[in-house]
Amino acid sequence: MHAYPRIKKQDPKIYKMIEREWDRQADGLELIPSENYTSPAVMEAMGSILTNKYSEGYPGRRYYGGNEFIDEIEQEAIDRTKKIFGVPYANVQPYSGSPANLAVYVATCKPGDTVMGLNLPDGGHLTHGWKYSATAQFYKSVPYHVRQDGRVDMEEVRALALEHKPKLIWVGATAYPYQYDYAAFAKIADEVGAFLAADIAHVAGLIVASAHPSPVPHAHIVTTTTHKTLRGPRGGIIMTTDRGIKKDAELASRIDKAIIPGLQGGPHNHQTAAIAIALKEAATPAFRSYGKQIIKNAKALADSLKTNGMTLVSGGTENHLILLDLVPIFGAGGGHFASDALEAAGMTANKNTIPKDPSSAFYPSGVRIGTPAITTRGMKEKDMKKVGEWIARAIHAIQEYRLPEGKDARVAYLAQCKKEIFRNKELLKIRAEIKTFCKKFVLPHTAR
Ligand code: DSN
Repeated sequence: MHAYPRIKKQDPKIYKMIEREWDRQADGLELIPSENYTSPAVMEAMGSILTNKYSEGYPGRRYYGGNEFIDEIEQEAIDRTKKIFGVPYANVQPYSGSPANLAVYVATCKPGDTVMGLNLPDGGHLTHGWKYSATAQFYKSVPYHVRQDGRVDMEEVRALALEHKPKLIWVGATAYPYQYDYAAFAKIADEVGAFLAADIAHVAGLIVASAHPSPVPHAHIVTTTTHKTLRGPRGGIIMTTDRGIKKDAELASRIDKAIIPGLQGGPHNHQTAAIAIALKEAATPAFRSYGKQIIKNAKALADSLKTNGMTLVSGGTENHLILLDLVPIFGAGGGHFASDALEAAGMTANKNTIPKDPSSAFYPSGVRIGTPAITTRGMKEKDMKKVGEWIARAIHAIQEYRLPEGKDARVAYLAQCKKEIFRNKELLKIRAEIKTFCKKFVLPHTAR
């Protein structure tokens, strides 16, 4: 690693840690569907002098002096968001996706009001009303679910909405291999007078690339993170649509107030500039091809996994991610074994519940994998064939493990399995093959 010479000199301990993480990101296959490699220009903005400035308020109305250039930067980020997503209002200050979503609750509900979102073990997000999230402690959460085939049960959504009359309905997920029926959600939200908020964090880059439908014509509010398929810095955006303004003329201004003074203080100006840069990148023809390639790669990876004996939720994918159903291999609760095996073999993924999981969110029966980061590295369909083979080989190499009953027995068994997995000769062999393979694919920050 040749970057960060000042950290190297001033704080060698932290430098070493960054260096090892640098190598980890370079030498393995990054398969977590919510991660990506951002551009060097975005990283330059994140490390810029903009981090030194306080700017509570909004462009043209700040509580601190010295914000004339920050105002220009934030206004540019707002204008680029409006243009690329086709919305009349945008707030680019949320520190990330969870604060963005919390601001939507603050803007649209009073504590105790009823809200609906996809249940977390069914693929939903914590902030869509999961029982351990503040969003279910401050609001009355009525979760909806997916059917056995993994698709959202729209009949249940409508029945629950008619029964509970929510103020706010979320559409969006973190582990959902299908496209969303935004129009059907809008119809239900209108029927009960609810706000419809679309959380597009996972698919924002696909939407910009016209590789996934946009919720903008249907939802009142759209939230996103900026670091997943959109490939920007870590951050969040809240958009108000024309439909949102039609429903409530004050909606955009209530969202602004929910961010500050409601939830946040000074915006992270370095992050705002980096978001603006990422949005400029996302508006290019190259990014459109990238978004489309993410999906082509996900479909090719799904085919390779099936050819190599893996079972997939929904049998495939319509977007950037794939959910492996591991029940046929390990029985219930095998997600830990598979994610450890993949990590030992140089592939990073995360254990995840599957629809109607026979185990629990702590010991889920699936693994979630995605193609945004490996597509950024330039991998194509033919490479997905190999990636699918490696994933299947790694999982088959440890297929004898079974999750025992009882908490203590599980903790001890999993610790023992982990030790064995990280010494497993087949997994170490795959790791070496992947390291050699990865050398062919440069990272944006090492490209010349
Ligand atoms: N952590 C994100 C994900 O992995 O999907 C959601 O916040």
